[in-house]
Amino acid sequence: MTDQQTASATDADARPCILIGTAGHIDHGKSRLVQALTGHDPDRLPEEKARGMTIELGFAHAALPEADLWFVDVPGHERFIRTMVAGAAGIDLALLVVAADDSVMPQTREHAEVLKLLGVRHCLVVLTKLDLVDAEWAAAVAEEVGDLLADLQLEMLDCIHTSAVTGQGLDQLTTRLVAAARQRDDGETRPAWFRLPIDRSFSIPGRGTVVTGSLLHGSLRPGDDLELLPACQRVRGRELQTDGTVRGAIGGRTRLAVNLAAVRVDDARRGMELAAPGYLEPTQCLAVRLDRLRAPGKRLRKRQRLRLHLATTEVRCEIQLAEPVDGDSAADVLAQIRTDEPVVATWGQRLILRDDAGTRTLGGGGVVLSRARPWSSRRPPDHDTLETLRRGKPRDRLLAALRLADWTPPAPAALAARTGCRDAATVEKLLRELGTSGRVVRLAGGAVPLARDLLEDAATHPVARLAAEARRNPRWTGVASAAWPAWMPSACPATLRPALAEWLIAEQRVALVNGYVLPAGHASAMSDEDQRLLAGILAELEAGAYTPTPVADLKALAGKPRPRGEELIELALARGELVRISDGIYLTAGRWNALAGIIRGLLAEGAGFTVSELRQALDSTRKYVVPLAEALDKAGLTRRHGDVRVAGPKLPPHG
Ligand SMILES: Nc1nc2c(ncn2[C@@H]2O[C@H](COP(=O)(O)OP(=O)(O)O)[C@@H](O)[C@H]2O)c(=O)[nH]1
Ligand SMILES: [Mg+2]
Repeated sequence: MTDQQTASATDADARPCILIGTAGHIDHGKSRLVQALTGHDPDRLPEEKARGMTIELGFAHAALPEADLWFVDVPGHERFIRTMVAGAAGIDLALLVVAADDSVMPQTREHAEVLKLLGVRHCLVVLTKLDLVDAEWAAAVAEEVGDLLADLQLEMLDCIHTSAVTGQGLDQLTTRLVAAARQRDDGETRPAWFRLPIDRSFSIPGRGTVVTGSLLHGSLRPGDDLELLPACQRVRGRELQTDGTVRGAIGGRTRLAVNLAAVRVDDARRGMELAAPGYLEPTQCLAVRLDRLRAPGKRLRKRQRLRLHLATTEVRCEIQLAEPVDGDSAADVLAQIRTDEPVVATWGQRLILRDDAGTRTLGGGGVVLSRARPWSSRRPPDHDTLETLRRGKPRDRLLAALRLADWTPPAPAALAARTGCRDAATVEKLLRELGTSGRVVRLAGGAVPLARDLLEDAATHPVARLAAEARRNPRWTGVASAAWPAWMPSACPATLRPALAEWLIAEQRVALVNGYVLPAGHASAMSDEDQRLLAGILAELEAGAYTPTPVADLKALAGKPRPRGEELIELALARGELVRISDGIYLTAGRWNALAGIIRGLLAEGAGFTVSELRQALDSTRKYVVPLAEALDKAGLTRRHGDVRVAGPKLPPHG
């Protein structure tokens, strides 16, 4: 790769293109077929040439007038199945190659099974070495292959008889591939963000690290910001190439090489991914739906150690089935996979499971939730929500993903990857719609979108507790609004509790009465008569200024039973309408609040003031002022210093 921007820097062009992967048993002629179709030998390692055997993934490109055919050639040897899986991840079309003189062999079967599990839709069967057998024999082999595919419920597009030696069938095959490239639907459903699972990396002296892979979706320009995963390292794609040609922009289905600025080759190996920043999140816990899983010859245990193949990566993992199964295999089951190392995965992404020793393919399925929380007996899987996430429409998937993310929903880009939405903008649009219909709530107008269901669930406990408290004590005035956030469930992050507390009031799930939170519809506990009585008490105390009438002597309470008066005073205290000075002596809140200004006035005249000076300022008597001064000390508005009072820590600095 060169540093300057050169030739043919065309935009991602609209030419039909397709990524084709080979599959099949060793020595059945896969590599030779790719060479015959493209003119390039996909076996490039000296060791491969010497042994005549594919070990690594091979790549070749045929730029035909009608279409670009990109080939990923995989090894057929059973020891290299992991390489085959890495190569097959992300192809559009599989060529199942079967030698006519050998017919269906173990890796023919295993590769076909892997393809099926990877969700490959079309399978084109290519019989090779037709020069070695007669037509009758070839027909019998074709039938065997047909049976295998029928067994696996894998659709056979066609079965083409070829020979790399005589050239038989090659034109027909090419025509068929061009047609497939033309028909390939780019799918409105395919995500729009850039994603490249790395299948090869190497370093070029003086130019740094180059990674290659099959572009899964999205497009890329030189200089774009990217993220290297699962490390989440920010990198920049310096130069792009397809098939040795420097390009100005790349999109569509293609093989791609990216020169990364300032990245060591060890930090960008096969199994890692290059993606638009923010979409992929490292995870070690996935919720998956397995098409099937088997344990040949054994009972299928609920928990077991396996190997997980995801795109180009392979990691050891523990799998846990949501429910125990009888027998040695399971079909269509929910499971959780905990990986030994971080991986990245997206909604719907296909996966393969092989045994711990890596010798047999045992099952596969699709990712439902890429960042799951570990299941436990206390928090079992949420089947319904996971099922909605798996099968719902984008809007419902988004809601389900939000619900499963609890109080920490990811940003729109990551939500797109978690739900299979096209991109962050699509998610934002859907979130706005869901906000309008009230199914998503942004607390306090904040940035965090939360599922209404989550808030409703969180509300259950505090609302019920409030109701119980009110039932127990009909005269209860409620929770002071300042204390209400502390009633929110501990699962709700502390930063969101005040907003949740407010939301419950705004949604009228609870009522706010005079600064106190009460159950919704819970009428103020006071009768009209009590309200009149209390108003009378307050008016009488207010009129008494700083020589308020002791409760026992209040005219408003004359002739009333004593407990009645005490209850009303308690209520007024709880509502903050009165402040207690000493037994039976109360100031109205207004008079109490005015004290700060009076104290500041006294302190402005001297370093401190005496009780006698306070008495004069308040036009009161010692009987009131001595306990009042103590109450001021206690409230922190003043501090006692011998015979004088100085400013206390709680005295507001000004008006
Ligand atoms: N006679 C004959 N030999 C073939 C044909 N295709 C491949 N071969 C040979 O079969 C052997 C294995 O081919 P190769 O492409 O390496 O198989 P792979 O392991 O599936 O990639 C090589 O010696 C090829 O030359 C064919 O159509 N006819
Ligand atoms: Mg080969």
